[in-house]
Amino acid sequence: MSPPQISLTRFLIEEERAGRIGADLRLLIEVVARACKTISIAVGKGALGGVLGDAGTAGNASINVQGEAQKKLDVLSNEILLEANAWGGHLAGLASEEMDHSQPIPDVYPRGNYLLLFDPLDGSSNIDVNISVGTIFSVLRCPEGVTTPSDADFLQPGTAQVAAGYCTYGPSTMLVLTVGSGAHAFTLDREVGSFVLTTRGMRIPEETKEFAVNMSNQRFWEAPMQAYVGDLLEGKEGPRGKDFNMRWVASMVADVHRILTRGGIFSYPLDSKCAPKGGKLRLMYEANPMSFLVEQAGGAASTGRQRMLDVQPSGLHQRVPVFLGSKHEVEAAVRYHAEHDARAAQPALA
Ligand code: AHM
Ligand code: MG
Repeated sequence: MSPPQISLTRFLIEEERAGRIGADLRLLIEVVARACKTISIAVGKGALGGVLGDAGTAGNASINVQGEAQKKLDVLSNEILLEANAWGGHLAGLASEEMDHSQPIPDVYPRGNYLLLFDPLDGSSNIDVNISVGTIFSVLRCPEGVTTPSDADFLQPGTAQVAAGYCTYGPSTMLVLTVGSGAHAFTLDREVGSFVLTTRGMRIPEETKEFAVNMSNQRFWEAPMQAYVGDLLEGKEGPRGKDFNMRWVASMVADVHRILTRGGIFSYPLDSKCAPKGGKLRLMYEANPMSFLVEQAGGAASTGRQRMLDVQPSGLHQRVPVFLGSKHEVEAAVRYHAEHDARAAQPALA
């Protein structure tokens, strides 16, 4: 007889019994997972659901705090997550890519001990072309004594996360989760409506021959990134001594899911276009939750100059350069930055 399937509910109850999470965190994760199922249904309807295209009216696009035009599904996914998480009593406040500021839980509901941050629909430029998109989330503790959290209460480094995960809406819908004891993947059984554990303890191979980057930005990169990718492209004949393959979905969730599954390095480095903002991807609800998952799977995550999870955030929507994935490859990318910076710091020879 095949072993019984382990649902997300059972997995979380077992984590609670093992003393790794409390009942309130378990229920919080269940609520997020339920919201993701609702988003999955909306994404899956595509054109039939009337959910494709931009939010707002023609000639008057809806723009979020990032200055980006919102898609209808960005707005809908944000509303689904807000509504699902408002009343459960586990959260003190929420913050989202789609909202200028964090929101405390409304006074009519009890407030709990956690803060939730999310990117409701990551990779939204891919919605209208039927390519995988996803939801990313991060859970922090509400600081002691705070009952009405403000933006400042969310500004905790990635090491303070108590849970993180993403849901990918692809050929199958999958939830990948960590509560600090490994990264685990669940696949949605659409008939039953339940997430089923399909990989316990994901492991990212330490070595890789695959990189993910938007190569069209090459001429805007910093010198160490130019040097690093230049050497990857030289393949067997170059200093790295092996041929590399390249993949770029342009949905971080899909790219990171591939890396958690078969290894690789994902990077969205600093470039001269995004430098004034500090990078392209957001620290609090993109880089940090993904870095927590990747480290839990034996990989590494860095800004190129600092471990990602150690970055002390200065703003809710702060952006950072991102390198994450197979440990030795992330270390190689970091080495190019360190060597470049050390050379730049040397006094010029007369
Ligand atoms: P979004 O959260 O507005 O969708 O933007 C983030 C996305 C990531 O999913 C992806 O890695 C990156 O932006 C793609 O950027 P580009 O289109 O510059 O390649
Ligand atoms: Mg995003």
